[in-house]
Amino acid sequence: MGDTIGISPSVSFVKASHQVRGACPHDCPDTCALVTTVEDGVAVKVQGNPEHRHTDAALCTKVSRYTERTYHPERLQQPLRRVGPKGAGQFEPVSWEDALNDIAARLSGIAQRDPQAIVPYSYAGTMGLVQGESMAARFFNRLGASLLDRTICAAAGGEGLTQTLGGKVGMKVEFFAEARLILIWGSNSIASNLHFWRLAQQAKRNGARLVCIDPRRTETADKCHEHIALRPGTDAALALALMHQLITHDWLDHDYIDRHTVGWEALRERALQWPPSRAAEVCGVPVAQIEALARDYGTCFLNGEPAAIRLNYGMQRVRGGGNATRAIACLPALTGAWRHRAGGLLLSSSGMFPVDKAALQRPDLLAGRCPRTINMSTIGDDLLREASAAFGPRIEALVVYNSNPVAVAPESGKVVRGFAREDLFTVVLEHFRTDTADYADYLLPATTQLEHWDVHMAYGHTDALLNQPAIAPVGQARPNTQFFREMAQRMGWTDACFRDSDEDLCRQAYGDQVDFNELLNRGYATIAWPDAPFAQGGFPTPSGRCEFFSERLARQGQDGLPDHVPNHEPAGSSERYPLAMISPPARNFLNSSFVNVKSLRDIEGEPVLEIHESDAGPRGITSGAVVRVFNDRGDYRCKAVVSKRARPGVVNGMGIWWRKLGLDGTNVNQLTSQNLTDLGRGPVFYDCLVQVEADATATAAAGAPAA
Ligand SMILES: Nc1nc2c(c(=O)[nH]1)N[C@H]1C(S)=C(S)[C@@H](COP(=O)(O)OP(=O)(O)OC[C@H]3O[C@@H](n4cnc5c(=O)[nH]c(N)nc54)[C@H](O)[C@@H]3O)O[C@H]1N2
Ligand SMILES: Nc1nc2c(c(=O)[nH]1)N[C@H]1C(S)=C(S)[C@@H](COP(=O)(O)OP(=O)(O)OC[C@H]3O[C@@H](n4cnc5c(=O)[nH]c(N)nc54)[C@H](O)[C@@H]3O)O[C@H]1N2
Ligand SMILES: [Mo]
Repeated sequence: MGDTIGISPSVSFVKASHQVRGACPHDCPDTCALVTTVEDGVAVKVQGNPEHRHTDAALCTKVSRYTERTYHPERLQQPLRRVGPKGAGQFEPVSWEDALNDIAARLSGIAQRDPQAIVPYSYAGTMGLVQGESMAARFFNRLGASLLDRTICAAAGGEGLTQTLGGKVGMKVEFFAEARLILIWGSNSIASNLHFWRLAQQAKRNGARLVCIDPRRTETADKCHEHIALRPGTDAALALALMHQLITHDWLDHDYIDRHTVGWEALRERALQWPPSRAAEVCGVPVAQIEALARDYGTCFLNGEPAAIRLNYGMQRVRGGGNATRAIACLPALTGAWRHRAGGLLLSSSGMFPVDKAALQRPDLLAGRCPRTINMSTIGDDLLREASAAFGPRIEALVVYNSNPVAVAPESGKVVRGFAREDLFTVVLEHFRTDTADYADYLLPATTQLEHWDVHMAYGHTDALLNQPAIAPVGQARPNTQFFREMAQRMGWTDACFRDSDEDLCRQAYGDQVDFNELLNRGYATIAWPDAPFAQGGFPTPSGRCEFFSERLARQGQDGLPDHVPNHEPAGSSERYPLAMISPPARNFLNSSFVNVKSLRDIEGEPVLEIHESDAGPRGITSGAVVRVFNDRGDYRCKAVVSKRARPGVVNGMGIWWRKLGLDGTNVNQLTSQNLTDLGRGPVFYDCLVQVEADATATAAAGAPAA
């Protein structure tokens, strides 16, 4: 690694081939440290940084193909202006200058009436703190635009965890390797958290028992000792039954409960209402399996052995996702598992990073204004809403960056209708012509991670990372930050903060909490966090204890205790739509990113619906047949795979394909609803009832003689 250098004019010409340290920008817990090899200004290889222990020189298939994505023939290279009807994807080239001038004029006009009619729409296309919400947030704050509640992924779990533990905090991921029992709960680690899976494998080799709790028989479930295939949205019932068993067998750490928790008596009473037989009925799993899991978990502590829970967001995309997270987060405090550094729970580590959000986003630029908040998970409904006293002005302009809402937001039928409004002015900053890009009035080329500066935190480990640009922007692509700087200038704003460079922003993200030279020299820096953070309590809650009972929730009129909150659309509650559908991510895509990278799409093949033979047989469905999946919200057609990966009564619509690559131009989100979770106002992608039938038209067409 002797010739690894940061890009800078003084050294970049020294060698025709050099390496640049960076960070993977994608929305994944692993946030890998990258090393990009550049030859004559061209990135030829992207690898994992062998010096970074969490990356351990290994990248997932997706990101090891990063140059294919960066130099993709369909990469957007110049600004485009719409010429055809909305959604048709017909554009003409335009100069940056003309595009920026016109966009500034359009937004100014709207802002003069009411800046809240302008809505930013962004998520985690890049997790970078700089290309995410830094200059963009400054721009929208100064403008007084609507605020965006970024709920689409983690809101329910985040809120549940915060109510119980006090924040997105927990175990250090590296210590999972020392655990004796690991519950992998609501996560397909092999697909979505690969570097954690390596630690789980290490633990397994040392004799640990691995249990996977997931309605789908994933590749991770295949490799665990036990798979508990519960119905979607029943995790709280399972957790409460585990508590019931811990209590009735006295597998409890009374000292820990006394010193470091609140609400024990009330929780005890609640949990005693959940004998395993009741939970078994709700979850659709054998009583004996619940009892055995409780015994494994409860007796680990008695034997002085650490038990760890790797919770992930897959279990909170249902109505009761917040409560389920709360219930599960109570478990390690009951058994005192937190006493050991390899015991406890990890959902997200993001709360352990001392990011100076105010410095990056400058909420002070709101100057006392308090704009309305739009929930990104109900963008379909909100784009179709008229002005009203409760809602405020009709949405007149959307600025989309780092997100592909037409593909990823729920109930896409309505999202598409909203984006198709002729009177909506839409600007999209993108790498590719995504489903959302097709609806843009202006489609502007953005730089990728290989082309811009950024600084990162992680939600699956505790290292901060720096990304230095390895190559010059491809074509006329510009960083998101540059777009917002230029817009601020055209608005006539002279505030100094709009002149900060991307490198300035990188430095501001952690202020003096992280040594920037270390980031420059090594590419990463470890955040200080105790090995066993809650061994002596000290939770960042108002009480300083693990809050079984949340006074804050009770004051809001909510249940202060965690409970099982049934799905909006519980399995078995509808005769017309008897099947529950979940739509977990495909291993070779990252949400809807990478779907257009051919080598990865070839591995995934085509959009499929996994269905158990007991549901397929009576419907006359065989593997490879085209099926129609439908409910009152819409219709989606794809190929069926009759598979043991699906449990009876639950179908798995593997996501998240670009609509335009689907059989009839839709994807699974045509079926999902805009209902929200109990806590955090999050989406309920996995709380969705459907019916499935063999598609007669497709069968007829397939059987017809060639014309
Ligand atoms: N390869 C790949 N990696 C990814 C992603 C990707 O799309 N592809 N997405 C990234 C993103 S955005 C995120 S948020 C993270 C987190 O990742 P998650 O969203 O947690 O995704 P998965 O790990 O696939 O976990 C989802 C799992 O939850 C299961 N599940 C569905 N409903 C329930 C339920 O009610 N209860 C339980 N117990 N399980 C349920 C699904 O079957 C699936 O196996 O992963 C990231 N990593
Ligand atoms: N049915 C169903 N729907 C889901 C989910 C599910 O499991 N099932 N998962 C949900 C989850 S967990 C999440 S997090 C969301 C994800 O939703 P999104 O955050 O929208 O994620 P992506 O679909 O990956 O789209 C990100 C887009 O950002 C672009 N991008 C990347 N980097 C940059 C950059 O530097 N600048 C600009 N301008 N653009 C960039 C990429 O090209 C990509 O098109 O989807 C949700 N939707
Ligand atoms: Mo996510």
